[in-house]
Amino acid sequence: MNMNPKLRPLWKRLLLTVAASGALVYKALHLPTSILPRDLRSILTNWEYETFWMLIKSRFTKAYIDQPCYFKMPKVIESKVDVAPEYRLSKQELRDFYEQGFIGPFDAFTPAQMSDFKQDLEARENRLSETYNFVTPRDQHFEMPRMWNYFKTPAITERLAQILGPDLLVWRAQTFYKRQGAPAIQWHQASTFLCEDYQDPAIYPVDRSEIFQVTVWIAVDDATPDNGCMRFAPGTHNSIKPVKFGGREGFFNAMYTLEFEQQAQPLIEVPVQAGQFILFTERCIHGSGPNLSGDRLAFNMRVIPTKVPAYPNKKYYRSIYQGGKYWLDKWGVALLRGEDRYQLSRTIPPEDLERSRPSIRQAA
Ligand SMILES: O=C(O)CCC(=O)C(=O)O
Ligand SMILES: [Fe+2]
Repeated sequence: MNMNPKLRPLWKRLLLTVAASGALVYKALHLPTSILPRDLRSILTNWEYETFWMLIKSRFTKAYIDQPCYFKMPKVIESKVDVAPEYRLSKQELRDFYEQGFIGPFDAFTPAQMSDFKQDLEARENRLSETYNFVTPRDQHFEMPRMWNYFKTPAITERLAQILGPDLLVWRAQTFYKRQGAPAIQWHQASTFLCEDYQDPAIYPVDRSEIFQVTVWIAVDDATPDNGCMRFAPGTHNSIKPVKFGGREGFFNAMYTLEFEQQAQPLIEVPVQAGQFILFTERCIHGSGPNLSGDRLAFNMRVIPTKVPAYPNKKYYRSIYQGGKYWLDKWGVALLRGEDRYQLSRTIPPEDLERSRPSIRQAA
């Protein structure tokens, strides 16, 4: 089932509602899925009852933005590793992360380093990705040793480790070439990144009530309220919300409105200076305003503990909201910190990233 996130004509929505009801009954009866085509098998396996039910009861006008999951606040809020004092998160910072869903900004690089790096990013902006064979701002770290080396900066990795544990993988990176006049990035959130093709998650945490993924967002230019710095709805990482298809604002190609009480939340804008970064769980509702002034370039990486598999048994995925079919044969997770004792995902050896020569080692 192809899930274009736009409002369809009524007759199509009714047909889809009947089809989804049939699929829900099939799932509830635990009928065999091995005989079904892959797309349908994925949907029956990965869509929760709640996912089906939201579509059915709204007659395909609403859907959960991602795989539903509910955050459980840890009983004790404490760092998962001991790190050098200069990188230690204070008790209050840790508490803020778990309560709000984001923290920062923190210092990592100088503005001069970033303005020099900006030239490298701009040189790549319209270049064919060797990983995916089309122009995409995703996963440039496979081809830019400098980006990979920036990711490994202790100011970043040591703070991440206190939240996610000592052994960490990068599974995705993205550059945001947000220029003057660029529209807002619509409010959004993600859990297991089922939102990407609405068939399979990208990552498979054992316990979805934990923090199992953190995004590191690094400013290349100063990000200000004027040029569309990031903004967050604190505390909204507690659950995954539904979207209403259609609307005026877009998240890249997808037009939708995320259903949450915008007025009820104290929304927080986070200005970030070039070379600083923010840490957040993608489950926390976030986005950024339109760019009304100069450039606002930034790049991110998405990080998981080694015990979380990424794209197991997946050959390619499609991105509904960004467009494009991403073949995964040259993609892999890369070890950012510690050791990978689990080996659950296709892996790119870090030496290859340092030298920019990706070679793929299949998970055992
Ligand atoms: O750069 C932005 O404005 C949005 C970034 C974002 O949504 C992300 O890094 O997950
Ligand atoms: Fe995001």
